[in-house]
Amino acid sequence: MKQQNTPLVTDIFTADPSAHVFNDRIYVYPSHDFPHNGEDNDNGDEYQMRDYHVLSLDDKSDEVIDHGEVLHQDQIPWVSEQLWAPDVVFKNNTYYLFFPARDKDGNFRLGIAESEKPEGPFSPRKECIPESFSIDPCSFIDDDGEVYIYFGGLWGGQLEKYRTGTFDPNGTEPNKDEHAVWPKVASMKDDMSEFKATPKDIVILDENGSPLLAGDEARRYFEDPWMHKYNGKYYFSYSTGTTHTIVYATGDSPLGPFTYQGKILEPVIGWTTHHSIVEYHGKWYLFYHDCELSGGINHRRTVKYCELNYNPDGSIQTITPTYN
Ligand code: FUB
Repeated sequence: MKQQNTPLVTDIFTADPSAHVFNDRIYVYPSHDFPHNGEDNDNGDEYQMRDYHVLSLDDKSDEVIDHGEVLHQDQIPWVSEQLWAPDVVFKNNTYYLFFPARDKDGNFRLGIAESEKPEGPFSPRKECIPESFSIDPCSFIDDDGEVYIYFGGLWGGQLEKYRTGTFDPNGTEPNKDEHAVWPKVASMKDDMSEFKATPKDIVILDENGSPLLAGDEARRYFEDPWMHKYNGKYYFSYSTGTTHTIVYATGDSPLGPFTYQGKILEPVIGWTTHHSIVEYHGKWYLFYHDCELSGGINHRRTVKYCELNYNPDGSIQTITPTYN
């Protein structure tokens, strides 16, 4: 397997890795960062990604295969720009790629593209998922076959503009002493055509059972949801954005509520941090990105991975990024 904490590939910039095991290989679905010389801003205008590549690896060799471009924004009628963090779920003998992008009005929506193979190429649907909004879709298939989509991101991801339940172009974050903006979850219909119902809030509680506050920037949700199950518990992990940490909360249902537990990954080089967690041949791995290769340029990121370990009580050992 590729050496840990080193770039999976170096000839393109990759970010936002969603890793899954299909057919005994790890498939990684990243964003493909587009290098340019524009400025960074709080709206995320620097993240100008136009297509997706798929990467795969196994533990028989250190080779990482780049399966090439599997979907381009020009193929997707409803998209204007910014193909951000994607994910894939396998259901109905089909690999469904979920992705966010801005529509023709400049608002983020979630789309679906399909393939018979995990490495693509993926054929996009003509329309986005009805009633979808914001960014960072994470797909999770539970043991009973139910598919859940977790999503949402603040600032450029527009999640705070939906606090009232409908889109408010002037919507802002809550006051610091109000509960935080919650990420969303929706079940997909069995044919994966649309949400079964209006997306629900994922509520995250502190150790006293109180909702995390908007001012609690070390622990509140910002973007980058991921769901995995370990020993029957649901682990909801995410990025804290402004404090640049990957943290997690646990619960007894895929719909929450979840109780905050601690840090998974300390800050990396670069503003954003984004992750996924996958089990492969009895070991658990964290996939993440950083900006080491580009010397700290925020929109030129690189996907890496490292092993993730649990304590006997089910807590996750915090990882401090290392550089080779
Ligand atoms: O890649 C663009 C955005 O940066 C993602 O949607 C966020 O999670 C952050 O990684």
